Amino acid sequence: MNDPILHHHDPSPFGEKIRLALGLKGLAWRSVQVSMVMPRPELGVLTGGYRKIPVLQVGADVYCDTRLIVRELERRYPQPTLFPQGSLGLSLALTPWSDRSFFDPGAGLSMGLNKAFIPKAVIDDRKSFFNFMDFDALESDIPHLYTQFRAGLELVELMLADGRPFVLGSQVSYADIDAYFPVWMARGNIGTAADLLEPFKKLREWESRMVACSRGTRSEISADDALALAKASTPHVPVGVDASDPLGFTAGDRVCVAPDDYGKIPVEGDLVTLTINEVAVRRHTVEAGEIVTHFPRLGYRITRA
Ligand SMILES: N[C@@H](CCC(=O)N[C@@H](CS)C(=O)NCC(=O)O)C(=O)O
Repeated sequence: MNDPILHHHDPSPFGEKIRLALGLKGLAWRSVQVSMVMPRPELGVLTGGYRKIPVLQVGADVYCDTRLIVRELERRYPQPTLFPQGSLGLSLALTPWSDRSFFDPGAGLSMGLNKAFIPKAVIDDRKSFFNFMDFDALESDIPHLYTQFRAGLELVELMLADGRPFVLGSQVSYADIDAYFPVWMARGNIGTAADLLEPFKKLREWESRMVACSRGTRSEISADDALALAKASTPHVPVGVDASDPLGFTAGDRVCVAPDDYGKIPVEGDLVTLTINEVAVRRHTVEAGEIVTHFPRLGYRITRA
């Protein structure tokens, strides 16, 4: 009943991050496959409108964004750790590099090289979503995108240059997941991936180790079942609102929370948690009762509703 539920779709690279994190922790988890494009009405009930995936649900608590999801997984299931040798700060500090500098040109190549085969509904949906991509220039930009993605691949090769099996040394960690998920996307979506990865021998050996890692024990459930589980649950007691927070909010304030980069759809609710690294709002829903939706602070803007 309390197994974590991941709302994702299988081709999602950010979803692969969390599938790997669940696997490294050896967890059993439920999977809800969401549509590749909007609308996603059931997920909208749980998130309040946040439109990125993946989203992690535990009962009536809903965690948005991989940056918060991994911390919550670590808090709930500390062993085995995703952050050996005190690497939590380092691994999370690596995410702006892998989520944007490394991932974005790979995503551009995935779209640009495959544009003719991608259903129009997906292209139209992503045009309004990926504001960092110029869809009209994608094909002419392909050579440049190759240069940017290869530069990211070289950084991974350098991370492994001394022959270490994993980014931090002998033990697999979240730093590997950071570095791996754009490579995973390239293998799945970029037809020229074999040529692209060929010069990076250490990376390819490490990639085989990452491919072999567990993705946990997964069972599929429907979106309606996930809603029913939320309805049968009560959100955890919130952490509370930090009185010294620079934004000056108090518990119960009506606020909107939105990503500050792309997919900037605000989620409105009553503020229940505000800490240095997390914000959460309580929302009352007809379909699933009371839900608390959680976001990281980094990369999110909170405004008074
Ligand atoms: N900062 C977010 C980024 C998530 C993200 O961009 N996810 C992409 C796919 S992997 C997405 O939602 N794409 C649009 C979609 O699938 O609707 C996170 O770390 O979770």
